[in-house]
Amino acid sequence: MSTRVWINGQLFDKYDAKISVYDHGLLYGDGVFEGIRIYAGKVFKHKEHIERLYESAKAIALTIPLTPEQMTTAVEDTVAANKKVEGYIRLIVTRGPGSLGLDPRKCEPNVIVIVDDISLYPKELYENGLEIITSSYTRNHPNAVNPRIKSLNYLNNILAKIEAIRANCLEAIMLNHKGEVAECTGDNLFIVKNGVLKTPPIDAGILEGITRNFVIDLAKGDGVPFAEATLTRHDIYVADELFLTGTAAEVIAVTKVDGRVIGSGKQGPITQRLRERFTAAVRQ
Ligand code: PXG
Repeated sequence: MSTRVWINGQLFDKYDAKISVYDHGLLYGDGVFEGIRIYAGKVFKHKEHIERLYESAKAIALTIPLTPEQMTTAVEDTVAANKKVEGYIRLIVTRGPGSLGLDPRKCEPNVIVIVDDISLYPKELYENGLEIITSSYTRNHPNAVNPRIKSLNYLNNILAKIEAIRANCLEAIMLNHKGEVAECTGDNLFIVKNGVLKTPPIDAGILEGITRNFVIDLAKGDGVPFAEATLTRHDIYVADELFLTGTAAEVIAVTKVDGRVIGSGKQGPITQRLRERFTAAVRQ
């Protein structure tokens, strides 16, 4: 069975799932999205993703032509239509087709739900850890497109990703305008130092990752001391453990940054425990 894509209330075969070239999502990156996992037939953190989508839309003055309840149903229906038990949902709301100009007033939003598979990092990287770099691209200033908004404008992060790939790495740390650690191009970042788990606060200019929040809850439940803290590159280099969290990456250790070995050079014990907790919890 071929993949079915939901567009504005109708299901299409993926090859017939099309929108206008006048859509401001394409012309200007004007829109918002979510990336969501399906684990064991259940939409993971569905409510949280829907809430963040509506907050992103509100922040860019985009009115979604569905209630959150209708959107939730659209996602469930598309998952069912694709008979997906494990997979990935891409929820997109574009500003919609309009005239060739920035003015969004003539646009009618498009709502799209794609249910498909997600490509993971190779399995051995989950055992051995990733090597990453610090990008020369600064994460968006919060007074520009705020990183809290999951917008269709990912070019800044894509440039950092390209920089990482050129350096033979799969991810890059982005610093904020103050030179503090913000996050990676598609993941949040945590360190462990002297037994304390730390991650940058939201006002470092990051996306408030749903996986980030879940991992914080798991750590607290496990009695791991935790603090939101401003981190610099120095804190990264001298960390005992470093790992990333995200819908795509889940929880993955980082063992090298800018050529420096982090901690023991292997996935650390707290990372390993949180990863095990995470893997068990998402299927409950
Ligand atoms: N920061 C940024 C900039 C992101 O894009 C995260 C953090 C982690 O957030 P969540 O809520 O997922 O824990 C993201 C999420 C992809 C892909 O296709 C990227 C993300 C999520 C899903 C898929 O590369 N980024």
